[in-house]
Amino acid sequence: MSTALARDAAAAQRGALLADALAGLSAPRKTLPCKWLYDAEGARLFEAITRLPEYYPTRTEMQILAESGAEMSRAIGPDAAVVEFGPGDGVKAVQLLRALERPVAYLPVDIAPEWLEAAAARVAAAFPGLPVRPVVADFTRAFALAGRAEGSATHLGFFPGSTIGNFTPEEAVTFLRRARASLGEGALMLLGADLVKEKSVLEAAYDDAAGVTAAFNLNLLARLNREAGADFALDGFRHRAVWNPAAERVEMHLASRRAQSVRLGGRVFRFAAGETIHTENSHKYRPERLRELAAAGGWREKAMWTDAAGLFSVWLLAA
Ligand code: AVI
Repeated sequence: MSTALARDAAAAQRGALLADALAGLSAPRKTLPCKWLYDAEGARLFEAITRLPEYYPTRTEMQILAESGAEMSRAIGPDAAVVEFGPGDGVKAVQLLRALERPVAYLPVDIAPEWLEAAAARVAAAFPGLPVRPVVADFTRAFALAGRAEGSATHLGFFPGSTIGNFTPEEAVTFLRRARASLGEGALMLLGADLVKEKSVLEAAYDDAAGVTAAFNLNLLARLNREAGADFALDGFRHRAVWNPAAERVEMHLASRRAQSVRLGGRVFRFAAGETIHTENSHKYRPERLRELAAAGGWREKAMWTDAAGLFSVWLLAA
């Protein structure tokens, strides 16, 4: 991207951040969209979260992909083009592509071109000769793949990490429906979904002893100070992770340590002591609930794999 274009994109991004923050902090229950957690520092902290002893999802999903890869490959069949939604660093794609029979292409999809580079480079290095075609698109909206990947029998959507859990159930259904339309006739989808389990395990995974998740959450306020000119006192808020049993989700909040005011975009936002900003939901699923969600999105279960402890699930869905 040219410098001028990059500058315009950064300014547009700051404008959208400010607009979302003004709307979220004006709501009766203050909230900020979780997508803003991922600036460069947030991405670095999230990467560190995936290696924490308490954060079981990443290593458990990798273990399922490793242990059940051969079975997944048989169920998927040869010549699949893998379309990964939000590929991160591409490590899971490499694991999947290694298991598949004659994959014909890898298409990582993300809104931020710079995020696609790491995944594309890792996959290209691991599979020289495999066509790697990054797609710059917002996968929470409808988008078009430029025709069927050459020589592919199937478009295989890949959405690991239980990122689907960061959507509301309605958003999850919309995503599944749009993914089905984007992937086309006869598509398959390999989907990672975290499972409901004891509150203590869940809350520890989102409030680790080393404080990395706390730093990840608090970075959102630092980002608002850096990019939107807010004046949050970073020691004035603390990270909280709570299991909401009715909604079956872990919620991340930032709780005000005292009564205080914060300036943002020419406005003043008041916080009572203990009042929170709700920053993220991470829904956990029971298998029957996931099946319902998939069906509402136009998909049916072909197979499901889990680890021995039943912590995490990987689903093969058919359109
Ligand atoms: C990206 N996403 C699936 C993570 C999750 O587990 O919901 C984000 C995260 N938030 C705190 N820890 C990890």
